[in-house]
Amino acid sequence: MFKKVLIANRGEIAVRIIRTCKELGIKTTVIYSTADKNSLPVFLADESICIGEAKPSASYLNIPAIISAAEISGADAIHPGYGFLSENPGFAEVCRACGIEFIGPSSETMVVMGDKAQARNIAQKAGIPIVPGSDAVKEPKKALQFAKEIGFPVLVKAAHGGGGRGMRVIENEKGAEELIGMAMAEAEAAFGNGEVYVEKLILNPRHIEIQVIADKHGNVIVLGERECSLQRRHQKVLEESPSPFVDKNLRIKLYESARKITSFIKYEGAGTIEFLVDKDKNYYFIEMNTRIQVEHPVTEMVTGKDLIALQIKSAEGEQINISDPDLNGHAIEFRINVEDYKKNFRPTPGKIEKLLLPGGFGVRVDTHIYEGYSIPPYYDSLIAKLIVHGENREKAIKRGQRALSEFFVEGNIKTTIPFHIKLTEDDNFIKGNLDTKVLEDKILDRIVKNK
Ligand code: MV4
Repeated sequence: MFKKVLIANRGEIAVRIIRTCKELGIKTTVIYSTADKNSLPVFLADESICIGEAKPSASYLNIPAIISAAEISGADAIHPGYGFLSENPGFAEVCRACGIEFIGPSSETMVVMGDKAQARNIAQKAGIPIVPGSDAVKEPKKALQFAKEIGFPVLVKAAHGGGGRGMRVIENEKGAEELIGMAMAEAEAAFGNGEVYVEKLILNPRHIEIQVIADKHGNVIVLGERECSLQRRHQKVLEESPSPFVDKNLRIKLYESARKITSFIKYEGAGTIEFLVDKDKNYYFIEMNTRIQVEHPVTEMVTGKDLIALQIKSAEGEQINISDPDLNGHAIEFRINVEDYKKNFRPTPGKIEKLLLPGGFGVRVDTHIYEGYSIPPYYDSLIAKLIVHGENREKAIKRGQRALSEFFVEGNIKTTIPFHIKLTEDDNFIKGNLDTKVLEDKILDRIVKNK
């Protein structure tokens, strides 16, 4: 059993982790930057240690400072949350070398899954479907050769990218080599590695991901899917579970594939296997995320399982011998950002002058904001996650509308709450037409331009 956990993160996820630790009787230490001195995690944790200046490289990415804080506090384990160091194999390795349990998979697993081309190979070896495509390549000429073999249109993806950043559609052979060269230069600049791989472009796919948790004894539990197709510039806007598009038959296949790859790599901890699903319900592995994700609460709402508690149990080396939970009802998460959706979703950090949070039956708010809190400009713009649960999708949407209507945030800031209200009234959304193109092409345009 852990006695003390250090939380190497900030914001709502730091609050989320502190809450579960308290319920488990585990003491918490949170690290923070000078910009987060007055933050809710600092207030709620048993101990807090300021480790550096506001910029992430000086604080939330500062490995020596974080390890020193863990040593000083006597923490048994570090929870990295999401983002920051959560998928950094070097950090997991340093934790291990210092005798501190990293709450997540091994650094070796993170290395493999951090290389998206290698992950495709592993998936194929595990016997699960992948998008027709290539290995990682270093020369544009080689990538073009693969593209011709696969057949246009193709998508060039950064091997060390992920989450869709640094992708480029190549429609045909004309000018392809130059375009691929540009994609490689962008990948080099963004991820410090210019390797790319080529995939057949799947038209209007859905992004459906499977949540798993594995212990150190080979038990793998599958906790349903999340529908994450509504994205804007590769940022998820809202997520749901179950997916309105996944039927019994597809769910069985997705579960089986997720279990196969998780077992194959002897994964430990919470993980997410991302799939693309086309209109004919063919599905393809694209990536595995080796962290807890922003959208994990929708899974918690339909399974009744505390994923942070399961992560801790796994890291402690306990057996997780439960069967796959049934999915009960329907959950939707609305990401509330401080952004002006009418001005191209420009971030609007500032002070929260007045705040009224929604509540009541089937409503959950994961947030770190409070009245009088100033949102620092140095980090992401997520200020709250509104998660609603209902007996079915229709009732969950109605509950979402009710909860959004009583969510008031005032100050010299704008939030995406009005955007979400309009989204829940959109015909495409209500019908569950959630393929990739829908948000960017149809819904966004109508909401932003008020058409
Ligand atoms: C794709 C794709 C089409 N074909 N791969 C990858 C990461 C994910 N966040 C988006 N990714 C995509 N990969 C192939 N071979 C289209 C997307 C994609 C997408 C997929 C589902 C739902 C929304 C999307 C938004 C942009 C891109």
